[in-house]
Amino acid sequence: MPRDVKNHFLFEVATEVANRVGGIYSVIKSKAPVTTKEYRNRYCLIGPLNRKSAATEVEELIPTNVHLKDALDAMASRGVRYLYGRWLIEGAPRVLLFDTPSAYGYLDEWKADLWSIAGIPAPPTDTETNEAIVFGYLVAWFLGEYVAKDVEHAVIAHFHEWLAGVALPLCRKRRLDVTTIFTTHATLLGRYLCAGSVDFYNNLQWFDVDAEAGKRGIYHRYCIERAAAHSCDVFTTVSHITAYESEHLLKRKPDGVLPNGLNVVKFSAVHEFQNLHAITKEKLNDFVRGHFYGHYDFDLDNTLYFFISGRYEYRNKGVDMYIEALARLNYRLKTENSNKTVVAFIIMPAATNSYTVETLKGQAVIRALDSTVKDIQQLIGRRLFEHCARSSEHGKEVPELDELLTGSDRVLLKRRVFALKRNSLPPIVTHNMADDANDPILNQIRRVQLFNHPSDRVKIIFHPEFLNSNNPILPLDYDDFVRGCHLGIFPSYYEPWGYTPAECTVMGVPSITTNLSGFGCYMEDLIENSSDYGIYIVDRRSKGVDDSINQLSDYMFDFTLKSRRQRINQRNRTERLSDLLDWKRMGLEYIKARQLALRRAYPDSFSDGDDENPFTSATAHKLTRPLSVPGSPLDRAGFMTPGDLGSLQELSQSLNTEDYVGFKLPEEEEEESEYDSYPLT
Ligand code: G6P
Ligand code: 1S3
Repeated sequence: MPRDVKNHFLFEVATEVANRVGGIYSVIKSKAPVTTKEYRNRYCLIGPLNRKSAATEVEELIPTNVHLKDALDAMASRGVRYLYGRWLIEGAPRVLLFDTPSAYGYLDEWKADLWSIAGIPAPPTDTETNEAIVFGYLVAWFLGEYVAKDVEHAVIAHFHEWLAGVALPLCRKRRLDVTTIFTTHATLLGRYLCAGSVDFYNNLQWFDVDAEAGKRGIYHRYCIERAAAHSCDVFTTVSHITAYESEHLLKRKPDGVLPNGLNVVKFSAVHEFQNLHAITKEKLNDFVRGHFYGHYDFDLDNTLYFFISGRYEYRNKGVDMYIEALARLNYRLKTENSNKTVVAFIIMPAATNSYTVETLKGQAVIRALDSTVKDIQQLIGRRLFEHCARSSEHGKEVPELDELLTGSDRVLLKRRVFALKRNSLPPIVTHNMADDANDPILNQIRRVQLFNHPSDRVKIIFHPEFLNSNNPILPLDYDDFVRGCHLGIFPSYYEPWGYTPAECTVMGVPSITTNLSGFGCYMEDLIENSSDYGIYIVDRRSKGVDDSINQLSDYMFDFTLKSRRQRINQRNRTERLSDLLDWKRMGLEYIKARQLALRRAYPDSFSDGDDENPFTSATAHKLTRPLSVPGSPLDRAGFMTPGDLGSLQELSQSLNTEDYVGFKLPEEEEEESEYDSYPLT
């Protein structure tokens, strides 16, 4: 009996299931509502058990699926522990979390097996790889048990990133009757190479990948990643630029691109998000008054808040370019006598030893002033009331202001104002850095001399810790902070997708990104005149570094010229783009990938007389409920997302590299090797 492909079961495997580490957590968590809507009880996420986060994120359940229960019972009888339950997020998907330490007794046996079946070495000292191996063997074991018990339904296993990828060569080697998808969210080598000073994109095709991995001590990890990419039925990445990188570094061209979406929650009235901007900006204003006490001589009504945020990857996330462009912006605003002030935040976690005294003092003295003014305001109000209520003498009904402000009020106010005097400049960094002298961000700020001098039109605040609402100096959750800002700036060099500018977009905050980020390329492909929509894209491919920095600083400067009304209009346009990033739309690419996986594994189930392509036909072999597809600013009939152009359209033949949008070679260069003239710097 052939397996039922229509009512197939989906397992999604990642190390960040109910365990926040980085971007993959955002992907699977935000995607859960659409996936559970589509699959209902035929969907389960699998990950390693992290007891601390599972305790708050997962509610334990007894499995009701009899095959799943039998499979787990079989494993439990051999000592494997697990937690099965409901992930307490929107969509409430089922999760199966393996307690990897319960299987460490098998580690040596499994390492030997991995070497003998796939030639993958595993040094004893790399605990992260040991963990990946134990987890991978547990997942393959489980899948083997499951498909032996459920012989009725087809099973898709979708794996994210190399850490979850060890099971893929095992599934292939053991000929398990599952069809597999592997999505890589970055490549190991790409990340390592870009973090050094390598001209990465111009040399992609020339790297001796084994040697480069060996030099960096990651050869065994690289082997796992490459084995995963080659053993899956369908290989995918999150963007076209990472597809190009994967083709060269992992030596397999991805079958398709699965861009990352967001779970977009819209307000019923558009003006609500604008109101939120004004409310949260006021909190930023409070913080700025405190931070710059004694030097607070600029007009907050003419102040713009810029920010960069994310993991502290100085070069990969483009912090180097951000600071240099701010220095140029500062010079330009000064020379053009601009009335605007830019406060530029850097929110990137680094090793610190608590807040500086100066930072805490700033907020304390400004709060003291605020509360004194409020007290005096109340007293003045009472005195005014009393005076007006009692006075009947003509011409004296309303008192003079001097009569209301007493001598003691004046003394108190003076004391508060004197407390605002300071001899030093407002600090750049809010925390005591563990290694202040060698911190790359601080060193560059020193180099370009952005020291928050009164004459500077660009002020810098480096907050080396992620934000939250319990923060003693800037009590805002990250989302609220973003809403209060005017412009997010993410000039990344290595960014397979880039959630930060996408998050800005759905909150209606304009952002600057680059054409080396997956998100930037995606938006560039989809929208004409993207800067009108508040999506500015710096060219880091065809321009030299200096020109790219000038372009970035020009974008910033032009933004400072906008009037308030223009900013409000632009925010409205930005927010309208959020549909483009909604999983309701992005999820369509995942559907295509799964259909392709089923077709590759069970071609006979699809040989029903026509050769209609399931990715372009709504009726052919409809395996899942269709999701609504909202319109886009650019009418591109027939193309839903760049994934359509990317490659998930065919079944058997491989596509050309030209299918990667934005990577077409100029015709006159035909003679040269395929990527010789790829114009990146
Ligand atoms: C929102 C509010 C307006 C406010 C504006 C400030 O649009 O609805 O009331 O004036 O934000 O915008 P700005 O770009 O100056 O922060
Ligand atoms: C990766 O996380 P990162 O910040 O190390 O995966 C993310 C999710 O796909 C992606 O947005 C990001 O660009 C990648 O780099």
